[in-house]
Amino acid sequence: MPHSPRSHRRRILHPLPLLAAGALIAAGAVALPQLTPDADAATTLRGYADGRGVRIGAAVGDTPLTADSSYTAVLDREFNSVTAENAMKWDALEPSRGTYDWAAADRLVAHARAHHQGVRGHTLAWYAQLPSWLKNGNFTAAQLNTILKNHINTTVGRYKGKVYAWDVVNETLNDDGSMRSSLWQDKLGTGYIANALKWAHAADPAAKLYINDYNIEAAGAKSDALYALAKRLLAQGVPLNGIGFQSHFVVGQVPPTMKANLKRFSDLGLEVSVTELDIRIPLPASSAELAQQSADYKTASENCLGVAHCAGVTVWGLTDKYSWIPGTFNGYGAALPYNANYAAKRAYTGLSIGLNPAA
Ligand code: 9MR
Repeated sequence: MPHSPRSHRRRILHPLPLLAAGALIAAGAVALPQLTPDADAATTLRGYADGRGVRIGAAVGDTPLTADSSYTAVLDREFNSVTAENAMKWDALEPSRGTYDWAAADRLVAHARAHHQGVRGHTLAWYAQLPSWLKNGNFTAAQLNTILKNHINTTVGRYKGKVYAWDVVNETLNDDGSMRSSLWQDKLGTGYIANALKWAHAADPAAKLYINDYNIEAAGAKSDALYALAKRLLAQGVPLNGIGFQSHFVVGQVPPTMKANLKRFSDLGLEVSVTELDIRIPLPASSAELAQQSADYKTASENCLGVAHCAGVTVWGLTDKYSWIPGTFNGYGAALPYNANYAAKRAYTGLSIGLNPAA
């Protein structure tokens, strides 16, 4: 994992080549140079996350990435991980069968490498954002199996060593815990999940492989079903490494059972990550709601970081200027840590304290 927070810290902080430094220390010759991060690093979200050895990520859209320098300034100062908001989805990557368009995904990966950020890959087997050739192709199960295998092999293979974790399977359950109808589930059955994970593992054995979903943060039918599925996959030796808890919350409604629920997955030996955190508010947001939102960001991030195998927290965007919320939840917005003018909201402070109680 070339861009883990720890190795990034070492690269910045230790001017001596690691081997040489190690040899000198072993010989008792010198102490390591003092840790001297640049002044800001300690008081940014990424500085706090680096200090804890975890990720603080943001979902990144291609438009702001390429056209908004205020956006990239915040992204690169505050975040040590990025997720492609849309650029690695099937409709973006393989718009016609066997023909790939890597442009936007490559841009994000290159940006991340240039700014010492890790990349979470999102997503391989999902019911949504499928190109029409795939959705309407009337493929047999055998054909679909090959199509999924090829897509995973090609995509994960291209970014081998550059993506530290993949949301291999996304949103595979209904709220009542039954398997959600999808192209994959309906034609291939639940076995597609194990296969997708195995193919992804073969393409990049070092990447952490996740099942990602929403409404699994609280204890309940959906998270119970996922827990049973995860346990079964692990018992079968399937390369499942983590569970992504999307965490699209409404202000004041971070589930009280969230931490205990994450812990039971962590206790299975799985990583847990908050992968798509946002906290929406009915507009216009009142001062009390913005204060509550700050408390919610703190609680949500603490709920993950308080669990043994928490790998980090990703926010689904960074500024209210670009967010999926107003377009999907009529009358709601203001869900992210920065306002539309890039001023840090109280939510930013809540998130900082969640990452570092001394912040
Ligand atoms: O934020 C994404 C938005 O721009 C897309 O239009 C939408 C299409 O389905 O997907 C959004 O991201 C989703 C993510 O990929 C999976 N979990 C839910 C996210 C919000 O809808």
